[in-house]
Amino acid sequence: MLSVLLVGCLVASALGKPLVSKRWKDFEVKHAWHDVPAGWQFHDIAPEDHILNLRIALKQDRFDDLVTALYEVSDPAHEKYGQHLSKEEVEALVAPHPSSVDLIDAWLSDHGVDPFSVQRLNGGSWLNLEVTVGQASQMLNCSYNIYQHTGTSEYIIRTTSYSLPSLLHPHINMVAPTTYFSSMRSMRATSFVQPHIKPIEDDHDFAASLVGAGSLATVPSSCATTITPSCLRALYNTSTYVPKATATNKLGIAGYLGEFANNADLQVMLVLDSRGRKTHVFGNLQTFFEKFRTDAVGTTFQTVEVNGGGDDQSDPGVEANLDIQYAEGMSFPTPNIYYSTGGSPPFIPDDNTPTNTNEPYLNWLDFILNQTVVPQTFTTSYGDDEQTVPVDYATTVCGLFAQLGARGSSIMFSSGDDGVGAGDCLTNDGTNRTQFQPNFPASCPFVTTVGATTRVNPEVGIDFSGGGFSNYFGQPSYQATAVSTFLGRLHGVNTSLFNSAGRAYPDVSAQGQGFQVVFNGSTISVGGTSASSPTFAGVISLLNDFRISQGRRPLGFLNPILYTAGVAGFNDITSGSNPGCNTNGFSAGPGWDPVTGLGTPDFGKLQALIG
Ligand SMILES: *[C@@H]1O[C@H](CO)[C@@H](O)[C@H](O)[C@H]1NC(C)=O
Ligand SMILES: *[C@@H]1O[C@H](CO)[C@@H](O)[C@H](O)[C@H]1NC(C)=O
Ligand SMILES: *[C@@H]1O[C@H](CO)[C@@H](O)[C@H](O)[C@H]1NC(C)=O
Ligand SMILES: *[C@@H]1O[C@H](CO)[C@@H](O)[C@H](O)[C@H]1NC(C)=O
Ligand SMILES: *[C@@H]1O[C@H](CO)[C@@H](O)[C@H](O)[C@H]1NC(C)=O
Ligand SMILES: CC(=O)N[C@H]1CO[C@H](CO)[C@@H](O)[C@@H]1O
Repeated sequence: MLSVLLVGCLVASALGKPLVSKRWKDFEVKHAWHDVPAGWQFHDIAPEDHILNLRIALKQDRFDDLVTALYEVSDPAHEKYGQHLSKEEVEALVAPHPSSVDLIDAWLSDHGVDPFSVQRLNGGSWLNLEVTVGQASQMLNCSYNIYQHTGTSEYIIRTTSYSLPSLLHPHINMVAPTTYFSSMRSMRATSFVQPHIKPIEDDHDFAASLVGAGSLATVPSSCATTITPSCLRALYNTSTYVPKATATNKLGIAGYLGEFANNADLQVMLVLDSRGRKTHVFGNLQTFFEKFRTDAVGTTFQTVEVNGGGDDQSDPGVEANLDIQYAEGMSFPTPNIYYSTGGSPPFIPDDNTPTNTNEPYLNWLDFILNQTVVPQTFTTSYGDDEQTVPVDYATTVCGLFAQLGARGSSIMFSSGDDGVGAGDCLTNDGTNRTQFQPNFPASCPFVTTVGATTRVNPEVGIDFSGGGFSNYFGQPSYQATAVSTFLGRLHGVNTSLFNSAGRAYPDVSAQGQGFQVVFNGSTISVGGTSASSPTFAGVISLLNDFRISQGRRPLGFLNPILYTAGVAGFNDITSGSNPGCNTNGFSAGPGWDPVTGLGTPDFGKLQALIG
């Protein structure tokens, strides 16, 4: 293998190619970890000739204008409210400056990469190219190694730090894969099975009481322990609404099935249809409808495979079933699209196949931003501790959500299931301080983050509901008043443990415990903010349906309107707390709080206020 590389170098010099010029050797660190990220251990040095799919995110020349445009089209008081941007308009705003392109092409050429072989996406702001580990190490002055995850045993190729020539720092936002140690399987799904909550077989009597005008006055006490679509439709006041804009309105669910790869019961779980596609989730969905939403029996959803998503290594698992069953259960008959985002087959360290380019959000975002028409509503139930995501990576990905918002999509993320943080909450910057641990992408200011409640009459914040303040993103103005009122009430308790000037979340909440999910043919109880996000997204999808059916534009990026005109459309949740990091965490109270946000939705009221 090494000989191939040597021959390559000899050929290059024989052709008189200049050696890498001096200006590319003046390195400045772009991102570095203090230690190998927790959960990963060094396995071996990466083979020099291993092929990496390198992604380079270029500085977007007019990104500030994109953010301005996003806020204009999302602010109901602005004359441009609802005038969402087209794919071309967004791409024009995120395109790199021509001088950035020229400089980076020169750098690539000097490292033996033909600029014409580079794939350019997203208005030219993303470069995808194939290089060897040897080339990448020289370009980024770094050492790529193979690391193994201590829990899942999978391998990835990453580096603990990378640099760029000083000249390029103003022109490049991020390079991947470098220091983000994540993969489909290590990235956390925010759901868990709750075996102590006894599942129910069906709720047909209750469901029948929801039909017709006036419907249900009080939500039955059974909904305090077991949640079904009927509970949620009664609680959130959607049960009498009939969607009309089903020809255009769509609800998208971003899934990362690879997380569940290699389960022992793969053979049992996997049912392939005549075209060799998985129908496992589908089968469960029909059983779910028969038990809990009989009017939807026979409804299917579209599966879109992104980057080879639903490949044969995947087991859809509980998360996918929860997401699709409750997104459909709330939004029926709105068409749902399940994005099954895959990576490549498992990476085997001693086999030099070009694999393991697992960059799940990036793959999904590449794909979705390349569509001319995007769903009006999205829900995603995955996240990582913010401090484990390199700041350049998080900022770049958050900027991609801003693009999707400017296009007119409402984007929901679960807030995480660890309250203010799990375990001892030590920082990974070498100082080992205790700090609350925010979640990403929950902490991105351009998404709507959903926390969790439980019980009925009244609902209360649930102890695992992820909430807090970003250490990466500053406080957006849309939440300034709500958050300062909360901080005033806090009287400085433990403010040294979080960044009170950061983007605060969750924005909103919804039920998150005892969800009845059909998995592998039987009903089980599932909890987590993973349940809350599709539920809230279902309500938003109905609001988008209403707006579209009235000839108006969909809501798009929600937060500016939710924190203003929308406030009165929420059930304020005033009790409950989210302990963690050996503290009591935050407490819910009147108004916005970092346990339940603005509260849970009342569809009827929201329809009147912002519909
Ligand atoms: C983007 O969309 C175009 C047109 O549909 C397609 O030809 C191209 O392959 C897509 N690129 C990616 C990276 O998905
Ligand atoms: C921080 O914690 C790590 C891992 O537990 C340990 O190796 C390191 O020595 C600690 N550093 C300090 C400054 O206490
Ligand atoms: C799924 O069901 C089959 C048949 O009932 C059973 O053998 C298998 O253990 C189940 N798998 C899981 C993950 O519950
Ligand atoms: C504040 O933090 C300390 C630990 O640093 C903890 O013992 C205490 O309970 C916290 N207070 C509250 C109200 O959570
Ligand atoms: C539910 O929606 C209706 C309008 O559809 C509204 O009149 C009512 O106030 C809402 N809330 C409750 C709790 O009924
Ligand atoms: C990891 C790595 O390649 N480090 C190199 C970075 O650049 C300096 C100076 O050019 C070298 O001395 C290091 O070995």
